[in-house]
Amino acid sequence: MTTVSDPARKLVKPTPPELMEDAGTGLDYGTRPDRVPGYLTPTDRFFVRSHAATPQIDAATWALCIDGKGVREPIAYTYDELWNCFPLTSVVRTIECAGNRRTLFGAEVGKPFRGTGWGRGAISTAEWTGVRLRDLLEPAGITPDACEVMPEGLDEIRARRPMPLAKACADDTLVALTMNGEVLPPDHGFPARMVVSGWLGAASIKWLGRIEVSDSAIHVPWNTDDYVLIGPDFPRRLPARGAVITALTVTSLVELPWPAHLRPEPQMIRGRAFAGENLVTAVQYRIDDDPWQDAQITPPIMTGAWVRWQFPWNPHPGHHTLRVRARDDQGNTQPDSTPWNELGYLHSSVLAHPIHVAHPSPTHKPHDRTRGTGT
Ligand SMILES: Nc1nc2c(c(=O)[nH]1)N[C@H]1C(S)=C(S)[C@@H](COP(=O)(O)O)O[C@H]1N2
Ligand SMILES: [Mo]
Repeated sequence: MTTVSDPARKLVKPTPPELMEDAGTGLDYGTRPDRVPGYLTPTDRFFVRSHAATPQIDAATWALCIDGKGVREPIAYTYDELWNCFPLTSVVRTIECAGNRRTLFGAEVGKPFRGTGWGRGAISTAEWTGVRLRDLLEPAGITPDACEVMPEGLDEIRARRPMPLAKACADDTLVALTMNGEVLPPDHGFPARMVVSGWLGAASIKWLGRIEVSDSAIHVPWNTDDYVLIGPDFPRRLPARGAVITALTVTSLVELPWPAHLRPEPQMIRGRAFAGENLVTAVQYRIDDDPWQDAQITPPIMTGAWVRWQFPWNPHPGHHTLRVRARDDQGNTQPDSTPWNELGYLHSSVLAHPIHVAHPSPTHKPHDRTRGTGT
């Protein structure tokens, strides 16, 4: 069969259903939790969240401009200069969309939310290599009044989202040029993207074109109308419609499809836990109404990136419910329910993962399970 490339397609990389979950917008695809065999998410299945089509950018004519009232002298860097004139830093960081699990949030509150219909897949982890943002700001001369830094994308919507100067100058705030050892792919921000550790994915602006340093607070749609928590539990800070989302909350996922189908035999159950800027310190699991037990967390364990966890289980045939809750070093534990907010962000409730365990069949071949080995 020959594949005809669809001119109306908005992304460059293939997004086959064996690897990715279609979130229904033509722009947004989640990583299938059962298709990440290693610690990192392979680039071919790293989730994509884009508000407009992937722009095709020519690195030879591209430049990254730094300007605004918070710098003495505007400055522009070419792609070659980023590669050749600055120290490169590598970090492993998880990117999670603030809207991850929105459909599960809707099921919890009994009413669907508007917005991209994410399942559990808007979270992925990669190794990123690039230049520290502070190394790029410094030659422009940061003034004593500088307070916010706003990266801006070259996509149709000119995506932009400010952060405080301190976050912009953190050791692990990067202008990334590579992802998992290769030059950034178009859908993930070529030629350069932000990686803002532990924060909502929307801060990690792709297809960078400009970085504004300001001497006063910046208000743009992504910190006033979107990516804010609107609801009775959240203080509103004008001109924002709600509480502005910055760092992400503690969460976890099981590396099984939803619902999962298992055999009645001893096996390891695995998953990931992530706590934004905090460190995951414990993961517990509960099967049906049994007591909570500790899962084993396996290294690497660091802030800004997920950890893997696992436990052995020899399940009996029938229907089971698996619950998992992660805790972080600030004493936060995943709650039983998440406070409602209009746009359905930051769902971190303990999930009741449905698991069906088959009755033993004399004909089944053992070890023919394919989960985790997806190609
Ligand atoms: N320029 C630009 N940057 C962007 C976006 C976008 O639409 N345009 N989406 C943001 C959002 S909401 C998320 S969650 C992350 C997703 O990054 P990924 O597509 O590499 O997974 O990119 C962020 N950066
Ligand atoms: Mo996002």
